[in-house]
Amino acid sequence: MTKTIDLRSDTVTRPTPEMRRAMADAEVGDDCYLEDPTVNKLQEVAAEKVGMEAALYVPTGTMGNQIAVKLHTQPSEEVITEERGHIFNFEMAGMAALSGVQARPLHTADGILDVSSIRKAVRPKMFSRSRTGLITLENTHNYAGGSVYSIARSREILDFSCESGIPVHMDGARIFNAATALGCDVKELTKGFPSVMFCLSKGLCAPVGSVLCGSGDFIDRARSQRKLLGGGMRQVGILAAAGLVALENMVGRLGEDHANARMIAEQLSRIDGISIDPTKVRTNILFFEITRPGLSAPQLITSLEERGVLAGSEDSSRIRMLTHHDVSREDCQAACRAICELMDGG
Ligand code: TLP
Repeated sequence: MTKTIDLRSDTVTRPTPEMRRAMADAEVGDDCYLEDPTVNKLQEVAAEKVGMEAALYVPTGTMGNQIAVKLHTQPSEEVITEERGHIFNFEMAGMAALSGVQARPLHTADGILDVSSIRKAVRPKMFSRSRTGLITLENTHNYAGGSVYSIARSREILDFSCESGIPVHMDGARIFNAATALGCDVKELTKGFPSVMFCLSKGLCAPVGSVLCGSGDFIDRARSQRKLLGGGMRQVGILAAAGLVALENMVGRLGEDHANARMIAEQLSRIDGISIDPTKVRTNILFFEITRPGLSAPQLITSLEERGVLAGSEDSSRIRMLTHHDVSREDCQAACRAICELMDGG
């Protein structure tokens, strides 16, 4: 049987052998008594890595984001967010359901918000208007093709946050990819944000888990919200152990995923009937457009699946692929060959 090359997401990565060993050997305790030494260690290391006071291990990125929205806002407020953002599109309208707030989605070309459009979207202070309670940004931006906030752009948004008093939460699910793309320490990207969520379970290969980071007081309040959502876990050091390996040993290799994504994009850009700008592929996410009349993205995906290559489609013409630890350069080349053959034969 030929190997399946799964490019649907970096969430499909499996724990590495080193993670499995760390999980088997993990010292554990009841985390609801704050007595799981491995969870405590993970939270300390995570906070240190992003340069923040404290951190909370949460089961999912979604829970981390939703706790942040809840803590930063009051019911009936608005949350400024980018229109393709995860918080707005993939979290079950959680901000409305759980926090009673409404999204104010802004259009951007590349997923990266700017101060002038944020400024225009802030509601005037009038009794009859909803208050703008929060700004969220996504770095890297998943559905804008893994785009990255420059340090300068983040700083401008943070300066506006200080001036306006509106806090900014960062959905940094793939913040280590952003730091890799910019060649900087992740702290430079997280500095000044009152809250940042990042995922251990995507390109970093841990089987489960994300981390919400912020001030000590914010994280104390976040722990209660996690409990409210049913996310108070017990001997969860067995999972946190994999998260520690993720943070210590898996960040340094993310550049390989970025190089593979760029290579795929370059190859695809040469195929007639496919449109993609490889220079826009800066991290491990790429989207391409099927421009051949009579061929849809779901059709190509089905044909690829028959050849053992998995990808995702959002609509009739766009296909999403993510590179990660569990697909090698050869796998990526094989995926390109399969696409090329199908397009040639089509
Ligand atoms: N992203 C998943 C899907 O939910 C779309 C994926 O395959 O890319 N923020 C961002 C930017 C994300 O991409 C994701 C997951 C999350 C938050 C949520 O993380 P989980 O899945 O742990 O709740």
